[in-house]
Amino acid sequence: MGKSILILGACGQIGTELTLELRQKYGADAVVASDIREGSSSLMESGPFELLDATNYAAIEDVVMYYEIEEVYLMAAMLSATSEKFPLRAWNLNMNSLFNVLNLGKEKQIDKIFWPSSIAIFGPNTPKENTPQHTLTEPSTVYGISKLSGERWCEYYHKKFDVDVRSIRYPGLISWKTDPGGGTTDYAVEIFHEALTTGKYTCFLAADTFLPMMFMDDAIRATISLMEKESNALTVRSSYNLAAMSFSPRQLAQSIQGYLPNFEIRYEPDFRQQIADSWPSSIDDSLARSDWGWIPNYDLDSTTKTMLDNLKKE
Ligand code: AKB
Repeated sequence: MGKSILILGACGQIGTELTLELRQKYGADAVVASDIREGSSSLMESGPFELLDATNYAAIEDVVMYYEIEEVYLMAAMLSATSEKFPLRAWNLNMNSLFNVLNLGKEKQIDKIFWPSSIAIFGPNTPKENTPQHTLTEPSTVYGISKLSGERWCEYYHKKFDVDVRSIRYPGLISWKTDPGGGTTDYAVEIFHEALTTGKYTCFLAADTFLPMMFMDDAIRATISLMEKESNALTVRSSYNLAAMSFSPRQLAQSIQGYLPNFEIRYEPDFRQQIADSWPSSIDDSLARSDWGWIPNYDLDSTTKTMLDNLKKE
């Protein structure tokens, strides 16, 4: 029997594309998608699906045993903006789901785990430009605190119990197949939908707020190549810095205007501005490059073009 994979949170922004790509790569039946709700028809119709709450250990264990799961990708999480509104719910979801999979690893019920961290683990005292892998973190958001704690637990379970857990600190992710929900970088997806439907967008971040960003195809490729790398090549068991590009809302709007000259943008920063201001502007990902050969394919212009082309077709 080949590889058997379970995705928790498969219907979200990353989970959807990750599931589809893993099914392409390893075969539809090898990848069990799961979430607390059903997802897009392409996801639901392309392979097995289980309704599953990532905070319920016994339910996950049943699915792991039934399908003889070897690898788990835990993609269920509450993102930064929503987490500020529901701090305890965010902590419970983000931490309990992680403990569930780490403990399955500790009990040797699964061989390998992927867990997403974020640039949100950094805070206002972190060096903002070219933020190093190892540096002062001190996150000031609920989400960032949960992700940084999660990173410490991943490293602990790896060192103490030999759990093969791997992780990436994702930047803001831009995708057209599934929308993000509740993040601070979501503006960089909303803007494309509005540009094509109304020709206007009111941005909730200020014009010159620079944040690290990445096109989804790059993020999925990075995730799968990290998971395929031999274990002893990996020097980071907390979470790897990962980068592709860094831009501001003004630069993204200008890039869109290159294709849609009449597109208009206004700026009305809200509570998410403070979150964005506490995060890095750009990231140093040299360890991801040297340890597992990471190189991004998409820059701002190719991201804009691909987003507009695909959303137009939709
Ligand atoms: C968010 O904005 O909360 C996420 C992230 C950067 O982790 N996209």
